[in-house]
Amino acid sequence: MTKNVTKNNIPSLQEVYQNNFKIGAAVNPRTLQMQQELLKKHFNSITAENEMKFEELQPLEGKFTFDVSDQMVEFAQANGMQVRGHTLVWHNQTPEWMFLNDDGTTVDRELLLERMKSHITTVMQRYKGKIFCWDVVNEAVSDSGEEILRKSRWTEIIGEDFIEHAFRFAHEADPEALLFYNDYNESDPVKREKIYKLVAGLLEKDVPIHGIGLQAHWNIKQPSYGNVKEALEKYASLGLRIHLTELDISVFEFSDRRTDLTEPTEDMLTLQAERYDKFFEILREYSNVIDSVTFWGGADDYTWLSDFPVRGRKNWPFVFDENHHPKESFWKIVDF
Ligand code: HAH
Repeated sequence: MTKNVTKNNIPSLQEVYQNNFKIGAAVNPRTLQMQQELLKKHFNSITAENEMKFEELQPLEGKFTFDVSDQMVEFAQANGMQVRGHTLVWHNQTPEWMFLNDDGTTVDRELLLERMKSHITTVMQRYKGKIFCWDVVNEAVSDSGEEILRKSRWTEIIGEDFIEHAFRFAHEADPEALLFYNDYNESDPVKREKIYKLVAGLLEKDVPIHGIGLQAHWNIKQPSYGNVKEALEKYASLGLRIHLTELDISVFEFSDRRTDLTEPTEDMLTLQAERYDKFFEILREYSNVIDSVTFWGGADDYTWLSDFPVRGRKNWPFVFDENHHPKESFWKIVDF
């Protein structure tokens, strides 16, 4: 039920959850403008959607561009918000030069490790004390087959130990920062076991890792509540902290490719509200191990899902609508 209330009667999401976990939003320069008031009221954590990725921070070797990321960190500091760093080592959005010698041949292990270390060190030291945690490695686990790690230039050139090197470099660069392994399809039972094995293996080798990031790109049908609970249990059993890092609940099932809708149907919104309701009930139940829940955006006026996986198709995955008004989903998660 959408309540008829004036703006002042809308509770602040971050205040409602202050005894449970931080409430975050991914931002970009446009949403930081458009959603400024919403962000200040409801969120106490931000993540740069793209602006701290490798290709944005070091597009050319040794040429770092920190203007936009600096502005985001300043915005957070001015408004008493924390910043999650995303992300240091990933197979996407990493520039070609990283893997190539001047003559166009592929670099060797030594040079790639050196470049990895240099990137991690420069970025983390710049934001020491300002960015409290980093997604050190993003999406290294394979979605299919028997193998744990996906094939990438990191595994091909360095080998499977690229992950532990990344964490060790990160810990050296900023010993205070909390270091996360972050991935999607994290609640799928098969991928969950792989992520668990990877992280358990790191812990056995005394690799400095402090948490697991569950991206939580969910939809109105999947994952099941049971699978989410089992994933939380399993990851928590490693003794690490848990963050939800990129939460959104698509109104489309993954296999649904329709492109005709200009607004979500009533059924979609009802189902979405029910999903938000139950998921947040579970998150509150596990709030002793969950420190932070970040949405991959602030409100339905902008979401990466309006281009993925179906190009140009609008999606409405958040708890605030295109005009930044609370949706039924919002009222469900503040009412407990
Ligand atoms: C995430 N990948 C990335 O971590 C983030 O940096 C990006 O902005 C958006 C989503 C998610 C993903 C997925 O859900 C399915 C296939 C590939 C990647």
